[in-house]
Amino acid sequence: MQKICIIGLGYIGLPTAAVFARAGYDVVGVDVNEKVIELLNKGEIIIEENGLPEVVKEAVESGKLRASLEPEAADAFIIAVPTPVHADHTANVDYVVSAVEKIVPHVKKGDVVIVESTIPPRTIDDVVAPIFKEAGFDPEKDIYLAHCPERVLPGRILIELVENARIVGGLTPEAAEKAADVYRRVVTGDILVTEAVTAEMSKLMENTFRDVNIALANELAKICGVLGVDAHKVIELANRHPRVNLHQPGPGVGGHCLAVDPYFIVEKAPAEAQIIKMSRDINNSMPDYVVDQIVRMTSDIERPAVALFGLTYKGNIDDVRESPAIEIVEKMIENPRFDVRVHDPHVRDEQVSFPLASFEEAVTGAHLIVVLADHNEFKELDQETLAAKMDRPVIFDTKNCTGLQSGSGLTVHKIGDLRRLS
Ligand code: SAJ
Repeated sequence: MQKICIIGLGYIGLPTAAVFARAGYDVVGVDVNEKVIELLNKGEIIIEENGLPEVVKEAVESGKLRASLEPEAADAFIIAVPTPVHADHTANVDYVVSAVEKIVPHVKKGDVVIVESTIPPRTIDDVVAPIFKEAGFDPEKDIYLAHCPERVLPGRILIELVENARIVGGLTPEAAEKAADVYRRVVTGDILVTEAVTAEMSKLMENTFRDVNIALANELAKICGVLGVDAHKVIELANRHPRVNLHQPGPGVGGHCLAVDPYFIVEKAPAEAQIIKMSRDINNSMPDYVVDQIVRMTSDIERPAVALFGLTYKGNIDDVRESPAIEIVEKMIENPRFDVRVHDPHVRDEQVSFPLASFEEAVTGAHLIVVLADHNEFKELDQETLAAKMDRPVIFDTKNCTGLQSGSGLTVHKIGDLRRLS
């Protein structure tokens, strides 16, 4: 086992390619984007991820990693392309299908084929294996076909790629073993061998677990809003129980994983997946809930100046995909009553369709600051500066991250503590 061909050089495929090359494999990375290929062959990348530029540069310079528009013969193939959702939330596996079709002419008997992309349950059995069958292979005997879901957290990808336990689900037990061997040279975490469908379902349940728990926290925040209780205090106290781990409420759930993957389960078992579906609905309702509270907080002002702080789906990253903050900004801009200012030190103008403001522009004369992402910059907001620059110093902290407290001329509302609002 020497050469690996990785299809898809995005947030997962590129770090995977670099880490496998560093471990000694000959890696060829394949992508449809010519710019990505051209840059990678010069040792450069367009993705922002801690430590990745250095590892990629070294791998390319050592000759172990190179990029190409077309797949080529290898001992193992890893597919790491996106699986977006259709408008009705059903999975779109078109990129996986086309990646498989692209490698088929280069696959020979005895090769390992691994899908890392997140896929609905039974996709390896019902979608991928039949493509090989059609091409004349016996997918259970001629090749080793497996699903090995990625589980890395953006920002910690290089660490988690190596240290996290990996689930490897094979179409056959032999396929699982052969695929596990591919990872053993790179991964220091446990390698957990199982069937393909079990691996598919495990990956989806990891993200669903988190989504459902966040929905519970968001529901708690809403209940506390009605009852006049501080949900943050409730969470802090309840979590002192050794078997309780309530998650954090917020402006909604974003990103391309938690906000998407649970639908892959709902799609396959809609009558049974009730909590999962309801959790998606609750989390999707949070942007409207936030806007409703903003309306309440500014109801006495004719044209309130509202500064929206943070656009990314979570703190200290530059990713705005599926971000609830974007939805909140759009809803606010639609309402002509508001003078909306949007500020995010991690986001560039070309990423969004509305103008961005500097901190100074956003805050000066504002009647309300709404914190929508837990960037470090917002954890250091200074009470006196805000009180001096704002027309009415009120903060709505939807991430409970600023550490600011009401007092000294400042009013602070939190997503789970709206007691000062009634
Ligand atoms: N969030 C809350 N409350 C919380 C925790 C998170 O509102 O208590 C929100 C965040 O603000 C964000 C969203 O949830 O909008 C998702 O953020 P995240 O940090 O939970 O996860 P992702 O989407 O960046 O990455 C997840 C990870 N999965 C799990 O932690 C189970 C990661 O390990 C997966 O590899 C990744 O999905 C993926 O690619 O599937």
